[in-house]
Amino acid sequence: MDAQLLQRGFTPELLQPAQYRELDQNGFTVLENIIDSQWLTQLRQTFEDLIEKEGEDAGVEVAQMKGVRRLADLINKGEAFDAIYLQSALLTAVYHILQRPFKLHSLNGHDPLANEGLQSLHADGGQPETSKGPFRVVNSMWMLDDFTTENGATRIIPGSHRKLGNINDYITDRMADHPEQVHLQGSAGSVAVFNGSIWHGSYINYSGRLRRTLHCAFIAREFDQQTNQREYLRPETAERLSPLARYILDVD
Ligand SMILES: O=C(O)CCC(=O)C(=O)O
Repeated sequence: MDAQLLQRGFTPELLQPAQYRELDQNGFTVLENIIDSQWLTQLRQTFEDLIEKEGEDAGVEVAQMKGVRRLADLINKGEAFDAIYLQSALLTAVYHILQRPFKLHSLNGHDPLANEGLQSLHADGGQPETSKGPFRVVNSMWMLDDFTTENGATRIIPGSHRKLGNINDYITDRMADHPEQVHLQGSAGSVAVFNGSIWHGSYINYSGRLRRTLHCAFIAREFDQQTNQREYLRPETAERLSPLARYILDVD
């Protein structure tokens, strides 16, 4: 474990043995009951308030996508988000995958609208140098609504985080269904954690039911963040950060 994390008060929360196996072999696992009902209500409300307040600019700091309600730079957009990037089981899983010091990459929101949402299969952190790593990125999917095959639960290809080379060496049409794809399903309040080298993408929301999620991604400390927290950090956010939060955001 990263000594800095421990010095700043982090206590690891061990996962079940089967979850470590899933992370290693499949490249992902689902942590259940992470968000309690009060926090879930707060996160959903903040999500909706921001979408309304930001209008056409929502998501602009990172990426906007047609047919998807996107949000970005959530570190600076509400206290409800503060506990996300400090969640102990999540950070334990991140260290298990990266095996070295890491920091926040970005915290964004994503909600595909009816009959929209299909993304090409991609790997957030590219493919590793060897099938056992080192890996660069870990992402997590905070489910604010139930994730089902009908409302566009993320598709993911088990084991693809261990493939070498480029995804285009393996797949000619990355928008097409893949024979090995499965969906990251779970109840609202669950958090899916996945290796950033795994092939995945948002899927079509056939039912039109809400499928709001927060993507909380981490990156090995030697690389640049997707959202540079030193550049974006607002004074009112800085005021409430613990030493542990400052380290994970890399703003010291
Ligand atoms: O929300 C999802 O289903 C996945 C989104 C994703 O992979 C992305 O935006 O890069």
